Amino acid sequence: MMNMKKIWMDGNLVEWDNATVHILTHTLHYGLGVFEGIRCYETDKGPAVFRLKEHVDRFYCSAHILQMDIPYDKDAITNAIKETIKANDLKECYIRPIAYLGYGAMGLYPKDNPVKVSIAVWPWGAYLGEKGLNEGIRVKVSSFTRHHVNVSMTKAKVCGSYVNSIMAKMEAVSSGYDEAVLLDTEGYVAEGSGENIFIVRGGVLKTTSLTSILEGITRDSIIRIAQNEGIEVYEQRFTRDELYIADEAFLTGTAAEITPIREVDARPIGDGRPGPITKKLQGTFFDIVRGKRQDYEPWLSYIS
Ligand code: PPE
Repeated sequence: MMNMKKIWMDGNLVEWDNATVHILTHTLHYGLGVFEGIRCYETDKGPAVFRLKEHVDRFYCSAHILQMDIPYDKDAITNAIKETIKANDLKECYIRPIAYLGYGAMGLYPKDNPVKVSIAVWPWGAYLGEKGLNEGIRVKVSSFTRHHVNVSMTKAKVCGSYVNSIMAKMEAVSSGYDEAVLLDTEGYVAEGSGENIFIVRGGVLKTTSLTSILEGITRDSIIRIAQNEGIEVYEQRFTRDELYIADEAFLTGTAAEITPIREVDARPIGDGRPGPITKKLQGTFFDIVRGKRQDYEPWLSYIS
C-alpha cells in the first residue's frame, strides 16, 4: 500500500504514518467492529462519491446491529469523508470508514470500551484486475459456507465476518481461480467473498435475495439500472447448477464494481466471454459513476 497524506481519526486528520492503535485494541482481538467501502470517481465536475448517503446509512445500521454507539452523527461522518478526500488531493479513491472498539477492558463484555472511528482513503484500481473487468474472471464455488443468518448478522458489515471471506478467497486463489463464490447454509448460492452475484438466463436477471448476504449498494444500483432499462429482475435464491448453466454471470461490489464471470468450477459461462446484458449494465454503471448520466445525478455527492 502506498502512503497517502492524512487519515481521519476520531475527529482529527492525522499524518498517514501516525494513524496507529494500541495493541490491546478490542476489535483487533475479537473482530467486533464495522466498516464501509465506498468509491469516489473523477467526473467533469470534480471528484464525486457514489451513493454516499446509502453507505453512511449502512455504516450506522451495521453499528446498530452490533450495539455500537458511533459517537458522531451522520452529517459529521459524511463531512469527515469529504474532508479526508480533499486532504489527500485525490481525484479517484476508495474510502474506508471503520468503527471499532478501542483500548479498555479485554474480554467479551466490552461495554465500557470506547467506540473509535477512522476514515482512510487510497487509490484502488480494478479489484479483480483490469483484465477481469474487461474479459471476465474465473470463480470457484467455495468449500467454505457463508454465515448462517443467525451467526454473524450478514446485514452488518462486520470486521470479523471477513475471516470466512478471506478463507474462501485464499482457497480459490490457491486453486488457481480469481475469486470464490460461497453457498449459504442450505446450499444455495449466496455471494462472492466481497461481492454480490447476478446471473442472466433467457434475458432475465436474477440475484440472491437478501437472506444470507450483505445488502450490497452496487447490487441495489444494478437492480434499479436494469429495471430502468426494461430488464426483468428477480431477487431469489438459485442453485449452484443454475449458476453453471447461466447465459451470463457477474459480481457486483464497491471494490469489484461490475466484474463479469467467465468460468465457474471449470465450466465456461455462456461462450466464456462477458455477455451483452453484463456489458450493457457495466457500461451504464461506469457512465453513472463518472457523472455522464444526468438521470442518475442524485447518486453522486460532489466533493468541491
Ligand atoms: N458482499 C460482501 C460480503 C461484501 O464484502 C461486499 C462489499 C458486497 C457484498 C458488495 O457490497 P457493496 O460494496 O455495497 O456493493 N465488499 C467491500 C470490501 C472489499 C474488500 O476487499 O475490502 C467493498 O467492495 O468495498
